[in-house]
Formats: sequence, structure tokens, C-alpha cells
Amino acid sequence: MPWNDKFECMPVEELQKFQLEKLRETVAWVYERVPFYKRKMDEKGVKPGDIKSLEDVASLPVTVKNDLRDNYPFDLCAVPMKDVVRVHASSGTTGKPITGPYTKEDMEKWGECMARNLWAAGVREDDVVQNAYGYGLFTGGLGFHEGISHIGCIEIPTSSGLTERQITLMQDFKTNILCSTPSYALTIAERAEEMGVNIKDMPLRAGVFGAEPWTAGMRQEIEERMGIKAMEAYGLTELGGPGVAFDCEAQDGLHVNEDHYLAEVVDPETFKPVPLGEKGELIFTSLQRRAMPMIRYRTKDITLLRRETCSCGRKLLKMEKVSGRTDDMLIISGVNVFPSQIESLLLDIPEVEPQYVLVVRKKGYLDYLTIRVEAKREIYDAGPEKEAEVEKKIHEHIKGMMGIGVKVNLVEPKLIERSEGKAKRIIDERPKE
Ligand code: DLL
Repeated sequence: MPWNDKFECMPVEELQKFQLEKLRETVAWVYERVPFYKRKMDEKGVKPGDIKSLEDVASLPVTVKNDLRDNYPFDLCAVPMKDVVRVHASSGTTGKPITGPYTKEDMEKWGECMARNLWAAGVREDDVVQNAYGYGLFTGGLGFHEGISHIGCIEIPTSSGLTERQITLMQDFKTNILCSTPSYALTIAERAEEMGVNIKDMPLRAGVFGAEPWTAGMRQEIEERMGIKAMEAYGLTELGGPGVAFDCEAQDGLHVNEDHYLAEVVDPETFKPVPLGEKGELIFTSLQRRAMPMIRYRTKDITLLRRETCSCGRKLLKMEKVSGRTDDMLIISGVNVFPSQIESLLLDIPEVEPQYVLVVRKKGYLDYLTIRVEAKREIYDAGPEKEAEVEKKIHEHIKGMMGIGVKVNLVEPKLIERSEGKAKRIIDERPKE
């Protein structure tokens, strides 16, 4: 049974009626309170009263990250600052940070969305949950914290880092559930092996991982290495952090918390809506947030949506695992390449560790890709000939599957920097335009 079966299993027609009511409320709320949205809607000639069906969302202006930067810190805030009880922020990789303010009610709803996520991952009242997402301005740590408190289980708020201590506490406190980025889970698994600790002997049962792209292959790798179920969380600061979508025991796509977020998928170039089942850029409108609602926020995340009743009973729209971000797309020999495609292919090669970085350089008009990937210890110790053989094998696998030529550089085990949060997978050495 889901955490909130009323909404998670609501018949689609009823749910969409609820969404329309909330959409109309949200649009009116921001039109009256946020000059930015009023201006953008006036420019498009659309008034809150024009929203008569869910499809009408397409008539609203879109919001992009730069709009949040330009309105830093609180110009998109729709409530007086006295009603704000929390502010999170995300620095991203470039430019000014963006802020995410919350009212008391927003915090309550965040907790509800996160409780659904954790419950679907099998977390129950008597569990011990180690929360190794970073605490602080990042929404991961405190977002999970909110959900864990809603369920009422034991929380171990370790935050990220101090990996040996994480492992010792996991043993001492009999942690059942780990919450972290997938790349940090791998770091923990590896450190445990080095410490001679077998995670499979621990009571650890599942992990709730997210905040960065990870392939199905990476999920399997983590599940096998740790002997756990690797469940997923998806969200972004602009929409209030994690709690936007989550997977269930079926591990067959992520359920969107549709009573809180209206999802659309569009072609990132033409901006035309794409039908259910086709890939494109994900756009969300928040439906219940008060401090900083978002109208048609372009996430840059690429995925597809499916409408089906899940074997778990939830009727919420499903989104497929995010396969990449439009801004992470590389064009190698004229082929669009997402880091996740390379990750899946590397995970097919038993001679390497799932630790890699992609180095992108430019020669003339073309991008060139070098994959730095760690050899397994026995391969590295076998010497340069063996290494060259594995490099060739990877090169050919990628050529065969994707039709692109890449340089493969096998490196010594442990050479690639380990992640404690979001892994840095791309080193972009192209000249800045
Ligand atoms: O990463 C919120 C979060 C925290 C989600 C903890 C899940 C768990 P930001 O730092 O603003 O927020 O980064 C948002 O991270 O647009 C995606 O590109 C990526 N992302 C988040 N979750 C996933 C996921 C948090 N499950 C950006 N799969 C998003 C793939 C993800 N990418």
C-alpha cells in the first residue's frame, strides 16, 4: 500500500481534475504576486482565466535557469519574506546561485512527497536510515530528512563525506537504508572493501539514490556490490528539491508526484510537445508550492513519460530514468552522445571499474572524446600489453554500438577522484566561446 493511496492511486480523470484546479490556482497566485510572471504572461497575452484545461499550460511562458539567476535572490518569491521559513540554494557549475524559498506549508508538502518516495523504497517506521546526502544549502540532505521524519523511523544524519565513519556507523547502528548519490554509494562500497568490511553481511537492505544521472547498469552494479535494492529519487532545487519523482519496487520508471507537479515533455529544439512514450526535455509546473511556484520550468533533463497503472498499484505518470541533460550532450563525429550512453557501455566491460571521466577537446569544428577509465587491479598489474588489449576492446565496443571513434585511456585503480556527492564525469577542455 502506498504512503498516500488517495493521491498515488487516484483514477487519472480525477487526478487531472485536481491538477487543473491547482494549476489555475498557481497561475493566479503568481500572476498577482510575482512581477516577472505577470510581465511574461502579459507579453504572451495570456491571463490566468484563460487556463481552462490542462493542455492550456502550453500557452504559458516557460521559465529557465537564467530567469532564476536574474531574479536572485528573492524576486520570484510569491510571499512576503516573513512567511518564508527556509531557503535552499544551488550553485550549479557556473554563474550565480539560484534560490529555493519555502513557506511552512511548502515544507510540510515536501515532507509528504519525500515520505512517498521513501515508503515506496520500502522504508518503514522501524527502519534505521542513514542520510548521507549533503546537509546544508543542497536540498538532498534536508529534503530526505523531512521525509524520514514524516515516516517516523530512526534517522542517522551523517551528511556526506567521512566515508570510514559512515561505514562504522552503518555497522554500529545497524543501518537498513542508505540515502546518498549513486556515485557516493559506490565510494562507500569501495571503501568498505578496502576496510575488509562486507556490506552484504550488514543489515543494509536498500538505498535511495539520486541527484545525478546513473544508468540501469550502474544500478545493477551497486545492487550487486552492496547486496541491496537500489531505489531512486529525482528532483531539482527549482522545484523544491527531491520529491518530484521516485521509483517503487517494480523499478520500472519513476512515478511523478502529479498532484504536486504537472509534467510535460517537449522537443528541446522546436519546443513542440512530444507525445507520451517519446523522448524529449522534461518541463514541470509546480501545483502546490507557495513561496516560489515554478511555471513551465525547463529542466534540461531528457526522458519520456508513460501513462499506465503500475504493478504496485500507483496510477501516477511514469517517467523513464533520466538519460542525460541537454547541456551535457556532446557531438562526436556528428553523433549526439550522452555521458550515460558511454557509462552503460563501460559497464559491459568486466575488466574495468565503474569509475570514469570523459575528457572533451575540440579540434577544428569537431569535438573529440577521451574516456579515462580505471582498470581492475589485476588488469593493471598484468602490464601495458593487457591494458592496450582492454583499451582496444572498449574502443571497438563503443564503435560497434554507437558508431563513434573515441580514445580510451585505461588508468591505474583509484586514480579517478571519488565522489562524495555529485560525480564530475565531464572534463570540458574545449575553448570557451
Ligand atoms: O539534485 C535534488 C535531489 C537531491 C534529487 C537528492 C534527488 C536526490 P539539484 O542539485 O538542483 O537538485 O540538481 C537537479 O540533478 O535537473 C537532474 O539533472 C539531476 N538529477 C536529480 N535527480 C536525478 C536522478 C537535486 N534521479 C538536477 N537521475 C536535475 C538523474 C538526476 N538525474
